[in-house]
Amino acid sequence: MKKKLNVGLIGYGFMGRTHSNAYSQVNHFFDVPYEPVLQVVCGLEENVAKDFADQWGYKSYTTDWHKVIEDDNIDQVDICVPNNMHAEIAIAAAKAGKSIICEKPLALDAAQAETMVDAIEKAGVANLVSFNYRRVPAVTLAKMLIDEGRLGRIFHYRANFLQDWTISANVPQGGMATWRLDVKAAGSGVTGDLLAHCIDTAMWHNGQIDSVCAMTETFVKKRMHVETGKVEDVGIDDACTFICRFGNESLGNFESTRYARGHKALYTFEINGEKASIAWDLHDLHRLSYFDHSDESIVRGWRSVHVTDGDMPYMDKWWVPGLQIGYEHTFVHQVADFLEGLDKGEPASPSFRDALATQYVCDAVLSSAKDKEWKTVKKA
Ligand code: SOE
Repeated sequence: MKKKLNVGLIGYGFMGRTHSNAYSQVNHFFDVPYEPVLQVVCGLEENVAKDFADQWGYKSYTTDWHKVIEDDNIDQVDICVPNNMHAEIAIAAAKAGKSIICEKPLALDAAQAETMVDAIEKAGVANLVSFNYRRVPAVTLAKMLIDEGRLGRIFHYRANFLQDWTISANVPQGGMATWRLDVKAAGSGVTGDLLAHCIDTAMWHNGQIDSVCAMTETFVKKRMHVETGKVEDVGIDDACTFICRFGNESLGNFESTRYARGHKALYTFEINGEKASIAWDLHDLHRLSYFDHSDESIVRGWRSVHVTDGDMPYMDKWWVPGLQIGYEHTFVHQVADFLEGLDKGEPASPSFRDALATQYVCDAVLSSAKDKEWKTVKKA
């Protein structure tokens, strides 16, 4: 008999759907010790919350997140609301003893993230931040190859996250669909929204980032605000590029923008080591490119590894070799690992503290761009 884990989801947008799907799917594919029960969904608009509850099988709905926290029947709180609401909800949930999964980035800035880590660690509740790309099988395989020492000493880590959806000055800021463009709701632009993914994966693969030198730009300086109806200044970074030094003395090179016409969600990374290199591309997420210098020279070249075999991360849980999986599966893997960790008392990562480390890098990047100088990154 599996133990029941009663889930309260706060936020019914894009991420609310990915997390709900993960809770619904996990027991079909993974032999985890818990069965998540979709108890309540919370969102601002009652009719949307009701429809969401009907569609995803939540037993009830509410428009007041406090009710989710106060409900003794709820074991786990899942936070999928805009970034400016993460802290208040997470701290209240921790005080109420709930386990927590929170969407990325953890907070508006590092100061706020510190208060969250403090509350979570004091309460001793299980916690995880949803940097889902770690759990693309090919990205997890890259981590395994690095940890096995196959790349040898690492010299370079470069990553990009490119989109093009905010080029038009007619795209507004604020509100349900475009809160990511409102600095009050998002905290920052591409740095917190997109580069945070790249930074999380990079530090997981390659260790601590010690110092950064960045530049940012806001190409469209004023946008209509959905809530006020007025044209207001834009406070987010539309594009951000930074170079950095890792603790292992390798060099990093990161770029993110929402102004790369033709790219919808092009997250790529390449890692160059003494013995081998690895490259990955979200648009072809089930493949890992691998170059091994020890191959015989006449057949040496970049291999395109189709990450679908049963001995590759997570893949024995899905179909048969050769049949690939996609984006939504990363959230299923995340919930599976979280539930395993909950049972064993060995928390899955990235924890709130790991996400604080990412937040420190984001803060250093933004402050470097503002002051036009190198910044040292605080350690979590
Ligand atoms: C923004 O467009 C966004 O949805 C991010 O918020 C997600 O974290 C990223 O995975 C895809 O792009």
